[in-house]
Amino acid sequence: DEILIATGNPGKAKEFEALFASKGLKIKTLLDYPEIPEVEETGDTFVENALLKAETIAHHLNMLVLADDSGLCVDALHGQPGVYSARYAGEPKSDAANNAKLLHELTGIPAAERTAKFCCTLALAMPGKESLVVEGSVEGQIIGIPRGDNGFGYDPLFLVPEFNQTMAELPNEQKNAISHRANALEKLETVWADWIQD
Ligand code: ITT
Ligand code: NA
Repeated sequence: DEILIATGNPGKAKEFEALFASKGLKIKTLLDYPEIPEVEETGDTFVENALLKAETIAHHLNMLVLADDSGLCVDALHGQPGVYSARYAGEPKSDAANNAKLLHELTGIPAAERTAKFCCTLALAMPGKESLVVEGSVEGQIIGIPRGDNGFGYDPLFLVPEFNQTMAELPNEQKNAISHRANALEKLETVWADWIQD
């Protein structure tokens, strides 16, 4: 069986492929269904937006769907960009523009005060069932100059202190062992079987 992940973000899709492959499972994403219109993310929280994406697509296709709403929360910016992470610098979505804006907003803020976390909320939806929601996070620090080419989004600016490397410097397997997304998926695994049976 295949699981549909309701994401059109190629960076997320690649990570989910690897994360599920390690469990012997194949996935599909919205990149395989270009005809499905993008779900407008009108929620104020990761939970609301994850539910919105999962439930809309599950209803549309009448099947089991997993969605990921995630983002970067920076303490010195009172949790911003948060749910606005994908479009922090406006339309069209651009990782480069988002990173430039983040650095600009943090100008003059010393390293010790540049703490941040990546958050990931996963929602699993199936028509006729109450959805399942889990969350994961990972703590780090926003550096002043991007480092590394792996990953996506804010990864080149997100230093993982225990490795003294950014998420974009870590090999993919390493990011997938410690990331907010991996974290959330581990939690999902512990409750998935019971939820499916209910
Ligand atoms: P979908 O809704 O189609 O999944 P999206 O990119 O719009 O794609 P979100 O609304 O959840 O997804 O926004 C997530 C943003 O947060 C993403 O675009 C990145 O800027 C950032 N982000 C999330 N996870 C990340 C990660 O692992 N590494 C770097 N940046 C991440
Ligand atoms: Na979002």
